[in-house]
Formats: sequence, structure tokens, C-alpha cells
Amino acid sequence: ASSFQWQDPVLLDTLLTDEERAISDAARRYCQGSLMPRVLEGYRDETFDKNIMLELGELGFLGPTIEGYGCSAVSSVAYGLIAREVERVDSGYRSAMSVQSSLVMLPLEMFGNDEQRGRFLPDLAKGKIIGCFGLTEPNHGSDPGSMETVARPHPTKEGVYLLSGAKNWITNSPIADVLLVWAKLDGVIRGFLVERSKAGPGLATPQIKGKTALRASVTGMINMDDVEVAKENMLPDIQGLKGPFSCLNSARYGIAWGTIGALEGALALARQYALDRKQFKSNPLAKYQLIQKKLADALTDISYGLLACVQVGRLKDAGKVEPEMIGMIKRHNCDRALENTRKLMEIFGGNATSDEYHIGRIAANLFVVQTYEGQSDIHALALGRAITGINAFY
Ligand code: TGC
Ligand code: FAD
Repeated sequence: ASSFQWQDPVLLDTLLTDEERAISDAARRYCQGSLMPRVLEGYRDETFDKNIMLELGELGFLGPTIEGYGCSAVSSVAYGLIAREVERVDSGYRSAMSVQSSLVMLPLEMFGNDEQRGRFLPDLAKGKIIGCFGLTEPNHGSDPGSMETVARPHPTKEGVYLLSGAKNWITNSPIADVLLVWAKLDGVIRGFLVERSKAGPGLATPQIKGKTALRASVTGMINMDDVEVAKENMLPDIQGLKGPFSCLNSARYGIAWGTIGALEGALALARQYALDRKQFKSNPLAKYQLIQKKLADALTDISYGLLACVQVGRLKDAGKVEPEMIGMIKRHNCDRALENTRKLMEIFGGNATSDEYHIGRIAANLFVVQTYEGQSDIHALALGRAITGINAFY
């Protein structure tokens, strides 16, 4: 008999180190034991339990690839395995985690100075403080280079900047203690670490309520009207779009893993439902060919997706990764996860409509994941540009 395992179809385990396997197992235990029981309440009420950040910090899962500052210094593949397990439960939880890790801690590591790293990284690693990343604006999403948010020197206070503008759809912004805001200073994009406790009345971060997806993570605006930021809080070592995009490379890489985790979760639920549910002559749904094809398609895309993630992760650690590789796996894994989950949803019939079956939540979330961090068509155009040398954006 074949020893094929549908849960590990291409023996991913054989490509991992002992440490990576141990991290993956620990992540799965935590996610299934502690996140899964909370997800329905969070999703229904649009609330995010801030203790989750402390728990992720305790496990060493925040900024896990960073060396020092209380971080775990694990491989990029280990980081991906964590994202996969968290997103197996909910894309919103992975979102909250990856913003903290890839979009706040990593820019500090890459572009901050020693003083900034020492001031923020240890508490971010523990989950004692929460960060967010403000790039998107109400009028500029796919094209952040056209942003309108500006920084200008304070007219009277030496060494202080004033930030004005609005950021929209920002994960964690309503609960963030430190907000990494990208703004133009003399026309050049710079990163500013806005501390809520020092920002004064010009800062407001209203939550966006009534979301149709990603409801277990909080999303909001960042409205700034002459918000004071000390010069010491500007990231010194980066200028231009390269800054935010370098952080996005890491977050997009995590999403490529995470979406496959979400699809694996969807497949396991759909398989079990198909085995349990009987229609026509008491046959389980799983007996029907059309149902089996949906399961087979999902498993195939899971396998290809995981293999691509491991390869790109290894190249990342070897210093050989290019942004186009990451854009390609972010796009493809998001697209395949969304399309397959929508198909798997059909297996549940009317029950897919009930959140207790989880599948509808997973599919709704995946639409957002396909949209943020570069919508799939935007990544197609970036790849098209790399293939042809011709810019099709404008
Ligand atoms: P373009 O001319 O291509 O590039 C401008 C400068 O940036 C550099 N660059 C990159 N550097 C490193 N990594 C990358 N991936 C990079 N992409 C571009 C580039 O080399 C250039 O540098 P330099 O030194 O020559 O100036 O810029 P463009 O204006 O033509 O835009 C290209 C495009 C459309 C691909 C880009 O704008 C894009 O990716 N748009 C998508 C926007 C996006 O991803 N937004 C994400 C917001 S954050 C978010 O969604 C977080 S959700 C998190 C969660 O909840 O999990
Ligand atoms: P638009 O740019 O208006 O695009 C709309 C559609 O038009 C897309 O399908 C796009 O592909 C297409 N399109 C645009 N230009 C072209 C073109 N030239 N050719 C062909 N098609 C094109 N942002 C942050 O900065 N930080 C966050 O933490 C964050 N978290 C988010 C959380 C949630 C829940 C959501 C929904 C969004 C979040 N975002 C965040 C914003 C996200 O990155 C943007 O929504 C995304 O980049 C797309 O921008 P947009 O919504 O303005 O769409």
C-alpha cells in the first residue's frame, strides 16, 4: 500500500532542519490550542486580544529572524513555518504578527540606528508594545510613491518634525504604541517612528468597523495633523520607496507561507466534512468524483506552494533572493489559496454560510490577503516588467 500522506504530500519535513521541525510543531500546538478557541469570538466581535502578542512574544515568534534584542535568530524557513501555522487558524492573526515582525521590527533592524534598536526592539519582541506600518493612504494604495503625507521641520522647536496626512487600512493602528509612518520630507520618502504616548492631540487612529473579512485583527486609519516627532525617531539609513518595499519583501514572503497554511486548514475541514456528510443513497460526499477533484486540486497547489516557499526561503538566507521571486510566490500562493478555498467552500453547501464551519471566514480573509501587500495584478505587472523591460503601470 502507498504510504502517501495527504497531510504532508511531498514530505516537506525532509527539507527542514531539526530546529525548524521543532519550531513548526511548537507553533502548531500553540495555534491549535490557544488561538483556535478564540477565533470565532474575535471574528464575530471584531476584536483582537492583545494578550496574543504577549503569548507570541513569549514563544519567540515576534521578529524571529532578528539576532539579539531578545529575538530568536531563526531561519527564514522557520519564520515561514510560524506564519503557516498562525494563518492555518486565521489570516488576521498572521496579519497582526507579520506587521509587528516584518513591517516594524525588521525596518528597525535594517534601517534603524543602535539607539533606536535598543529602545524599541526588546519590547516589540516581547509583545509588550505593538507596532503598525503606515504606507497606504485614502487616495494612494497600489501607487504609494504618490503619497501625500508630509513631514516638515517644526517652525520653532529644534530637532522636531511635524507630520500631516492620513493613512488608511492600517493593520494594528488603533492598538499600536509605535507607528512607523512613511512620509515625504522635502519630496523624499522617509520613515518616522511615531510614539503614541508622545504624539499629542494631532494623532488619531480610529478603527475601521464593519469589515467583511480579517475581522479578528484590528484595522484603522492614522490621521495626523501636525503630529510632533523627534528627529531621533526618523529612520536614518533609508530614503525613497526602497525603504517600505524592503520591509514588504519579508512580509510578502511570510504571506506566501501563510496562505498555504490557510488552504491546508480549509482542505482538512473540507475533507472531513466530505467524509461525514451523506447525500444520495447514503454515500458520503467524498465518494463523488467532482468532490474528489476539488480536494485533489487543493492538495496539488499546497504542495507546489510549499516547495516554492522553501526554495525562496533558502535563497533569502543565502542572500540570493530577488524581490520578483517573492512577488511571484506571494501572488501565486494567494491566488491559488483563494481560488481553491472558494471551491472547497462549495462542499459545505448551505452550512458554509455558518461561521461555525470556518470555511467562509477563511475564504473571506483570503480575498484581503490577495489584495494587501500588492494586489495580485500589481505583482503580475511587476513580473511583466521584469520579463519584458516594459513598464505597464502607467
Ligand atoms: P519602482 O520604480 O518600481 O521602485 C521605486 C524604488 O523602490 C525600489 N523597489 C524595491 N526595493 C526593494 N524591494 C522591492 N520589492 C522593491 N520594489 C521597488 C526600486 O528599486 C526603486 O528604487 P530606486 O533606488 O531605484 O529608487 O516604483 P513604482 O512607483 O513604479 O511602483 C512599483 C510597484 C507598483 C510594484 C509598487 O508601488 C508596489 O509594490 N505597489 C503595491 C503597494 C503595496 O504593496 N502596498 C503595501 C502596503 S503595506 C500592507 O499592505 C500591509 S498589510 C500587512 C498585514 O496586515 O499583514
Ligand atoms: P487600488 O490601488 O485603488 O487598486 C484597486 C484595484 O485596481 C486593484 O485590483 C488593483 O490591482 C487595480 N489596479 C491599480 N492600479 C492598476 C494598474 N496600473 N493596472 C491594472 N490594475 C490596477 N496598508 C498599509 O500600509 N499598512 C497596513 O498595515 C495595511 N493593512 C491592511 C489591512 C486590510 C484589512 C486591508 C484591506 C488593507 C490593508 N492595507 C495596508 C492596504 C493595502 O495594502 C491596499 O489596500 C492595497 O495595497 C491596494 O490598494 P487600494 O486598496 O488603494 O487599491
